[in-house]
Amino acid sequence: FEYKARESSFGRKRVKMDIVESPYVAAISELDTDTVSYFIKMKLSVWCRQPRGQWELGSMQSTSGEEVYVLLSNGKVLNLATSEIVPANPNILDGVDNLIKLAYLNEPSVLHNLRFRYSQEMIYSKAGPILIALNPFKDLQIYGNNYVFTYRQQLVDSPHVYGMIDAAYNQMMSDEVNQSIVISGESGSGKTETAKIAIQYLASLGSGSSGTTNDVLQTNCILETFGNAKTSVNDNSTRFGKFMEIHFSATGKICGAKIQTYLLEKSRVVQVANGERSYHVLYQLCAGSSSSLKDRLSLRAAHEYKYLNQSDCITIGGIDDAINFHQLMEAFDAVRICKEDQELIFKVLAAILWLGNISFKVTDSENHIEVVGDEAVTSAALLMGCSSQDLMAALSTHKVQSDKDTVSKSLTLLQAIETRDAIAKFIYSSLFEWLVQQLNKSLEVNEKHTEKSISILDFYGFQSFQKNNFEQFCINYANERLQQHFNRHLFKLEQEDCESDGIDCTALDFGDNQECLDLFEKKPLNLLSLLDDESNFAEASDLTFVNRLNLLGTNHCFKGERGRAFSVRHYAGEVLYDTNGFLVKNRDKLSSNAIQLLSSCNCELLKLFSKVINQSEEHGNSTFHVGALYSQKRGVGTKFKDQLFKLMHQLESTTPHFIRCIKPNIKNLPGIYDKELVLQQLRCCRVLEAVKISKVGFPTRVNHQEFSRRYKFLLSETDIPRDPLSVSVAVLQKFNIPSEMYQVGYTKLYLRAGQIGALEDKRKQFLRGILGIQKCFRGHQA
Ligand code: AD9
Repeated sequence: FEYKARESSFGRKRVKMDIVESPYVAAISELDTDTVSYFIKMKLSVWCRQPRGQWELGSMQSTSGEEVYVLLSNGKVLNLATSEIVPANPNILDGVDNLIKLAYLNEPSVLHNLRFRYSQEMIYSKAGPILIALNPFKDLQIYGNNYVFTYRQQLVDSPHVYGMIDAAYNQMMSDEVNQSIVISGESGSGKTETAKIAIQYLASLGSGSSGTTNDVLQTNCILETFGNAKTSVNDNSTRFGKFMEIHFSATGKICGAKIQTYLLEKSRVVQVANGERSYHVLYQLCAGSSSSLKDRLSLRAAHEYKYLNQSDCITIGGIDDAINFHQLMEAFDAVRICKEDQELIFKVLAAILWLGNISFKVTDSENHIEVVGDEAVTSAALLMGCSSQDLMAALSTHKVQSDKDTVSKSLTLLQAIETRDAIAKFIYSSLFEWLVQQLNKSLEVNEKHTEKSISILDFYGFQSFQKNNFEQFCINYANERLQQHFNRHLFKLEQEDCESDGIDCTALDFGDNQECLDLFEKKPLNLLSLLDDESNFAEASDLTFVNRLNLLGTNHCFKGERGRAFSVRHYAGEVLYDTNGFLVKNRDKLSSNAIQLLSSCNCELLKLFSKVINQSEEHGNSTFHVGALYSQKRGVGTKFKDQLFKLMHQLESTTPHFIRCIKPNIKNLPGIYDKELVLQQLRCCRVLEAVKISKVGFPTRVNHQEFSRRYKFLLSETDIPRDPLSVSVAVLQKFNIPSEMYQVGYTKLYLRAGQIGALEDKRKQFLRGILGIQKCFRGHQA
């Protein structure tokens, strides 16, 4: 395999984030003077920090006190403080497949190593237990059946998604513990592609029940069509979080799946930034439906719909929406969504498009409006199954409850537009949720057959833009939770495990983010509870919400800002949130008129969607009168928190595997490696810290019974001690494993990276020796 051959041939507007420098940049000044002299004598390379944080390779010529003269590779000689210099690794280590193999672990060395590998088209690397995946932005031909076979047979061990999934699968089968693959990274870094590659690998293992396996793949296609869109950074950006549990039978075949989705970006249905698109399905429907379907839906071309033409971007280069629409219909058929339901789905989508074309005429000086009764109204009403009059009334008036009566009042232009858009967003998000339910029914796990599962989480990465809204607030909160999960597994558990086993594990800095999580969750007052409190007051505003944040008390992660803003110090940097729209988005309310309209519609799906909202409204009256309290309701933020808790609970019951996707350039082009961009992402996901921990820590842990069972036979009969702990020690001593390479705990043996491999080699050699003797013996007998 080419990949293997290469492997073995050598050993939105981005803002700068305020991240504390990794503690693992061991500067030369921290090394002893002997090492510095050695570096000078041997002309060993060092990395020199340049202005604007760049690093240049050079070699130290001489020192004087805290300063050093360095000859750069371009011939320049610089006089630098020793604190600006870190050791470089010898060339022999260029491109090591696991960062823990680097002799010097510092940011420039890690960046150099990943760059070296990327230039050789080796996009995958390990960072201790984490798989780093650099987006190649081109088809590398490193996937498919041949590669699946190679990884399945463990013929190669170069880092690859296949390798990680294979390990997870084997662990699931042998340990009978559910596994999870947590994929993170920023938009366009390759999370969704990585998740697909993982699912394809699992699908190829589970080819026994090809029906279900195919359903899983087709489900992905449907979800992408409804939940992905072109953004300024990614032509196929996933606009929701996805957790897919894939279930396996006792024989290891896929026997069902379950999908959970999070935070679909609803606003995209009605508002699309220049150069971006709304959800793929809306364009596909216009481009690919047959003429009879077009007639039934009174459908026009995409550019005739305001929701689609507002961004001046209707098509995506290299993508044929019509072809994709046919694939969507095939996928619907495959997962047994019947033709009647398909027609209903298309009808609802067309209704959304026509809703967007409904316009208003201002009738007085106070900006009150009436609806323009044109083709958009008649088409939308027809598709929704209501009368044009009812639709117009719902879009132009609202009910206000005075002391005794309910009075209808005209809406202003802004209110009417908000009502129309709220209906469109509600219908689309309800359709998405309903569709996920249908897909789950089709993938339903047969409880009798399911044994274990592998879950794949593909979630929005940490976001920090120039302007951060409610969406970033929720996404970054979720990332704090996921980061804590990561910390717990890699750092905390590591430390706790060592301590409880009597092992001296150098105090590990695992970057605890509990204080930031407290800001969002700690009772009685936190960001989410205060947001809900304010959302329940009809007269509250984003400003009153911000003013109440002073009730939070001291939390070092929170900073009040001027106006309607506040800052949160997240694990990945400080983010300034603009609360404009926080309350409206958190309430996510539909007017009572709109709810009534939807319940009166003939369209079965709309009726169903309104039932769901009616059920949740039953707890309180949805109309409100000025000065009154809204019914005490949980807002979007709190509901999302509950969803996250459930997700974390599910993840906690699995053995996690982490994949960190990295975007090497913002141009989405192959071959370009922007060091600063890569570094920012590595810092965000704390890759260096994880490597450091694996390097100083003891990544391999085996309990004494197991260790003894596996290696005892290597000792001569007379030397075998009685208890497993002593056997462990005897084996290690027999094979001269240096004492700094292991620690002996009460229950387990702790080995540094690479030691178990060395022992396995010895075991194999020993076994080969025994086999040789046996053959020889048999030969003699014959
Ligand atoms: V977003 O958060 O959904 O906006 P992702 O999911 O991180 O984002 P995605 O997987 O969609 O990124 O990848 C972006 C693009 O990079 C893809 O459309 C591919 O063109 C490209 N990509 C990503 N991974 C690979 C890969 N392993 N091989 C080839 C890739 N191309």
